[in-house]
Amino acid sequence: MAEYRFPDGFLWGGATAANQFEGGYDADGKGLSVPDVIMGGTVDKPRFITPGGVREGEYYPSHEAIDFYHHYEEDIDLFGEMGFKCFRLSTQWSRIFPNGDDPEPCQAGIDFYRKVFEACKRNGIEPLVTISHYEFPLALSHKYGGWDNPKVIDLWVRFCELLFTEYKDLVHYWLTFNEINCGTIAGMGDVMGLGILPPEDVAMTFGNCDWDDPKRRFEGLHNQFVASAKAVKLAHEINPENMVGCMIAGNTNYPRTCNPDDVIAGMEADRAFNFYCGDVQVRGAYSAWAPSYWAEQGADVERMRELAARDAEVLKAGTVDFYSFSYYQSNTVSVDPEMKKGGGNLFGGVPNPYLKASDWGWTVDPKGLRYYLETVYDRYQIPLMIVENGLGAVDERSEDGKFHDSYRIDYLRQHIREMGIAMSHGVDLMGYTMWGCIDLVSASTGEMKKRYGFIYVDKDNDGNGDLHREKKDSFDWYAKVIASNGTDLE
Ligand code: BGP
Repeated sequence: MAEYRFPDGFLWGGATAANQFEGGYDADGKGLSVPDVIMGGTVDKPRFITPGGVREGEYYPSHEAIDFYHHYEEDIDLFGEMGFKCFRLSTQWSRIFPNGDDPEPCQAGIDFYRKVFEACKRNGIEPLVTISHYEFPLALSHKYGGWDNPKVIDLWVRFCELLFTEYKDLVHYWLTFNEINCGTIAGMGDVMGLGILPPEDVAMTFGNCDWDDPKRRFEGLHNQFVASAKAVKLAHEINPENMVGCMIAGNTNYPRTCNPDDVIAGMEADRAFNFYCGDVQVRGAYSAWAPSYWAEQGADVERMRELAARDAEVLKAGTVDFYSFSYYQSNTVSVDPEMKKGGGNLFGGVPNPYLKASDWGWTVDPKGLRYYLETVYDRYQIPLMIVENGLGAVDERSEDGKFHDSYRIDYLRQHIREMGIAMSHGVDLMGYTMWGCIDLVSASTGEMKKRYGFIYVDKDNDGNGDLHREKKDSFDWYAKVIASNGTDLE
């Protein structure tokens, strides 16, 4: 292995999302957003949604979450103590435009994010802002349907313009849509990614579901590409120092065997999940294979061709400055129906006999991160940033009263080593923000029990707890990693 060192200015830090940690769901004029009507679940019980609105007597984890809304100073000071160079958080459209299309923005929402960014600056932390992280004003879904309605594009770009202008001196790193490629997946993708609401009382499945309409979903994704491209252009016009990235849910796909059919299935999984969105956002155009993918997915191919041609210039003019992604697991692909019976991980693949999975069934694969980094860098040749990576686990308090999360340290250490190897092979990596640097609500299950943080938050799945914060062992370990700029991982 070649020697590696992390470059000066490497953006070490942590990542969060508003609907999973902010709370204050109706504070100071904020409107409801789609995640505010999604209930909690567990690893075995899916989350349910009540699209008509909040139902009395039900528990919605986003409403209070970990109440960053009232704890932001304390939390950001703790990040500062760990030496964070960067903190990834997201803005809620419904905090600034409660209904998404209000004539005037909500001043309290603008002030809140200003105070948060100022607290970051006081701690020497660069904010990295995801403009939309699985969030969409509920009123807009009711009125317009979701991202499949092109009227949403300009409303969202107006929200972006406000952010770029208001926080011109405070924020220079932006991501347009979190895990935009999850919009290629029925169910969760419709709701969380695109604001398209299902019928009442539907479980939040990840994959096939009978109410999904792929025509709407692919058109919705196209509208997001257009909106993202317009936002990138605008961000550069408002402040040439702005750096805007795409954000892809990264997932390394391995063929289960060397059967050419498995290898081709692996290639197709990569295209569909990893490259479909990245190609448009980085290269500014759909890939040659996109029409065959649309046909296979049940999208309206002629309509998609028309849209791609109509918006070609906009997409070309708004390519991203860097490519960011989340990475938790790899996926193993097989065409053998017997293999498939063994059950897979989140992305529906088959078990990989060489790897273990987390308690939530996510295959742990540090080398898969190196594979992903090197593959994607070869393809796009622009700076990369890992904006989510981490281990969701049950943390138990030990007899000495502390949280000894050595399993989390091991997971992170192994992934950081692989980042180093990829960098020694020439990958230009800008930074690393560990997911859920402070315990927060899980997106897929709505639980608090699935903890990722360096910082423990006293709250359980049912909302009990006094919300106090405590350092876990990983807190001091990560502080040392940052202080040594990645050289001391022990
Ligand atoms: C990503 C999302 C995050 C986050 C993370 C972990 O897909 O961008 O919002 O939640 O996954 O997933 P979970 O919370 O389900 O463990």
